[in-house]
Amino acid sequence: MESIKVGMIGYKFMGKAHSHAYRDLPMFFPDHLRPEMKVICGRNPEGVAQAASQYGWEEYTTNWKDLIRRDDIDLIDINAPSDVHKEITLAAAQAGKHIFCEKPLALTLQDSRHMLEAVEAAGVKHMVGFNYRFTPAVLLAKKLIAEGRLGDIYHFRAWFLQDWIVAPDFPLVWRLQKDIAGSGAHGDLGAHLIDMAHFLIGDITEVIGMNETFIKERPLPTEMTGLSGRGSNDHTVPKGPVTVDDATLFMARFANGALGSFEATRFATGHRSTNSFEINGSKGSVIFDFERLNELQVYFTDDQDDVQGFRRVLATDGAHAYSDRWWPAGHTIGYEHTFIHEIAELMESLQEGRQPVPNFKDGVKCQQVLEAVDLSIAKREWIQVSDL
Ligand code: SOE
Repeated sequence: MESIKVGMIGYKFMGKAHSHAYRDLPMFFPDHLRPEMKVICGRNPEGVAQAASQYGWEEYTTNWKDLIRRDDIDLIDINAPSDVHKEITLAAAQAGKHIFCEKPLALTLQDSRHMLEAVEAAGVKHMVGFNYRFTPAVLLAKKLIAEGRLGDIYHFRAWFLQDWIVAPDFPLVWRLQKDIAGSGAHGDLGAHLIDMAHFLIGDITEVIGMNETFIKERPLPTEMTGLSGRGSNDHTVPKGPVTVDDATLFMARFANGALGSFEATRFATGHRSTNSFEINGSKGSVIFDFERLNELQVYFTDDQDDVQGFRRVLATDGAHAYSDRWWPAGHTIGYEHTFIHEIAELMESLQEGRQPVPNFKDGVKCQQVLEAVDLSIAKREWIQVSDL
């Protein structure tokens, strides 16, 4: 097996990020299975045709069911809105295709479990798109923890802050509609933080949260894409209810005894996309900020007194993950590289015949915490994650 024939469903923000990764992979990971960009699928014929020629896909279609039926497709990449993840996954698994699905895996925990059962029954490989795991500086944090260099972990605090919907006349795009998106900042941004916590610290055992929808109604969109949307200047345009959270915060306990705090919001004015965490252990701490993704701030308690303090480590040289694939030491990488690394893991796992990581089990685990937090908010009490 030298190549994998890919069919992609969705062509907007994530469609572009994934397409770019498939295109770049053979240049920087020539020893990996080569993804063949066969067919891209989307609802709008002009939009998907344009995406196919711009991103470099051989063909396009507006019918995802036809795409899944094709014998010349090995892998289905799902980056369409969350409400269609389940239906497409079930059909693709039944057709024996491997599946790469964007996060959050599903609208509900129950749906995500159903999806996991389907891919396991079909015996196909499955991956979920938690791309931030693949940042070299995050992998350095993981290594420091695994090697015990931060000691016992006491705290994980994480925040994902955006401000793109602060304007009250920003239209009611699909990401603000529960039946399409599942939830708001919680599932979109909080999901990344939860996965990061699982990846770095381990299982979350109990949670308690709070949330708010600051703007309850918004003008119906005249046009919408993944992130943006266009309203009308006409103030008589009808409004509809916002059915998701604008912000969700929660506290958590981890199985290893650490305490966690999480904040996901789309109302942090001035923060376009601040995705950060800090971890404190008995022997040291790390701080990560995705806006400076090449760096990890590192502190060790056993540094000599006169040089105690956080140091800035640039995770771009031989000691760091993926550095051999890119540029000479100190030459930085960006957001798009996290997706290339993610696709590299997917191709490597298919070549080796193993499940990629993170996979649908990680997607379900994340969904379980998302739902536990929602339940804690509804009941105004601590919830044991394992009860769900
Ligand atoms: C939009 O809020 C978004 O693009 C998310 O959907 C992504 O998952 C996150 O990486 C950045 O913000």
